[in-house]
Amino acid sequence: MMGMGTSQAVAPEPGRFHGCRAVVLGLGLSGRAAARWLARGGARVHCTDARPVEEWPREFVAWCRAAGVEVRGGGHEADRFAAADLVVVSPGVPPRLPALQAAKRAGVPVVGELALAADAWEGPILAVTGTNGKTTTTEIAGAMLRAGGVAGVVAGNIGVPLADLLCEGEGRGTAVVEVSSFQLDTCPDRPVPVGAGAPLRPFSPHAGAWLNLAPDHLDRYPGMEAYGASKARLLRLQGETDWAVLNRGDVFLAPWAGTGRGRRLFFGFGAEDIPGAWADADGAACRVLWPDGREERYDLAGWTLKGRHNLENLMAAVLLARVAGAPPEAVQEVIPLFRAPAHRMQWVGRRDGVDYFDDSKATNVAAVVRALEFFGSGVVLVAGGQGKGEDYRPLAEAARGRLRGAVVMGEDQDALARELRRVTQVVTVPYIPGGEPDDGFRAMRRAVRAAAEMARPGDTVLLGPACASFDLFENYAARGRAFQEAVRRLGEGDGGEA
Ligand code: UMA
Repeated sequence: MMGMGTSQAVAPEPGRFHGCRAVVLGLGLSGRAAARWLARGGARVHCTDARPVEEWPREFVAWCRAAGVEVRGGGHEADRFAAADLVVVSPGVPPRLPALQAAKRAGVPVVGELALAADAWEGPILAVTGTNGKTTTTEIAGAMLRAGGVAGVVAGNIGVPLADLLCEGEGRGTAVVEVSSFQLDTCPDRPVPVGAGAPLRPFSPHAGAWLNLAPDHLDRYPGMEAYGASKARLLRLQGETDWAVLNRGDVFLAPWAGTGRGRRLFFGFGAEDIPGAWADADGAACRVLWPDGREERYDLAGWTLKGRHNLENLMAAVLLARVAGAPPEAVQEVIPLFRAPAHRMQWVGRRDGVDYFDDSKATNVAAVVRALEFFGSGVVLVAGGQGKGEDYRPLAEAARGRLRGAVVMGEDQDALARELRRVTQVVTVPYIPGGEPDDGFRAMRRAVRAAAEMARPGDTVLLGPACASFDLFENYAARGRAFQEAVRRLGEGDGGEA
């Protein structure tokens, strides 16, 4: 649990979900948390996952049996969905799944775990969305609240379902919640009936930061319009007394900046006269201007995170923390102390005069472009993984003149190599679909060695995949760890691994 202080316990009202037949679809982190919360409230819960029950976490299956929760592995029964009062769907489940369609046709409400948990969360919720920078911003805001003695938690897409925290007895503090577009898609904007009990209250964040918008998840959304509309849902869920915190300089986000009813605060660079946070062009200080004309200044000397985008994340976090009650001194105190979360432009070490950076969380083109813009020239890029339907031409454009070379790996390597070859030398690491569990590490080790051979003293080797990690690794963190381990092992013999 990532607590920020003490807060009083919240439990579902006795019988909150009494008589509600609930189906929980997908038993990952969020599905398991939702099932527990529903069962506590007296719902009749049916849990279903595409994976066979033997592959579910054992303690969860044991809990289901003890709590009288039905389990169905290896697929989903459409009839169950159509006969339910409520379906709670996991963010990773494709919306076109036939069982979900059956529920929708039968008029059964389908919500996500966040919508379910937000109904019961009694404290203020600060939501952070955007294509990139969500986790960093969530963590900075959380640190500022903690420094300011504001009781609460950090939760959401960051890896801690809000429903889990409810089950642990949290619920009255301030929640800083990282919110993905997948989660927003399943947050209804009106009360949702849940059988006999009172309808679920819509999720309505007291403050919502929208950091940026760039092509991503285009395997799930038909285009940028649909992806932007999904993010803009955050603003539409807010009321007139809520705060919308928006990136002033983001061209993709701009068309949506006027949506919603919340009070607007912007962030960006220069001496703007608009309420919000404004950093000097050289990033030395930040001025906050409130709608009533009050001003605050923050000294950014000592801020260690790299890149303009991280200054944007910082400004969004400052605004969130301040509207949630963190005093200016606490906000200032955190600025020089905060360190980059793992696998986000994380410096791994120096070998033979070459710096190695792990940016495994850069899972889309825009994130890698931002990193390249920061490093300038002399970069060897290690990229590739599972593609998300993105166009790699903007990456090749940003790479022009900046890259010493590139090493591409994983499922989408051909598409990446095709574009990058137009601007630099490219080495490919062979990829065999459905291989051994160790293939990811082996491929990463080959990639890092090839990058080390290309790099010259003073250069940077950057792991900036522009792709998801699931072709070769369990997740982006496992990929980042493999990169870091491969850097540590540089100079050792190949041990037959490559
Ligand atoms: N499943 C089915 N049927 C299907 C498809 C999937 O049963 O047709 C099952 C899978 O077998 C699996 C479960 O659904 O058991 C997967 O659920 P999930 O992928 O939604 O994973 P969770 O463990 O619940 O994690 C989710 C978020 N995952 C996604 O959004 C894909 C986690 O964000 C988040 O940390 C967690 O909830 C807690 O809130 C991860 C992520 O990758 C980090 N997010 C994306 C991103 O950041 O880009 C949006």
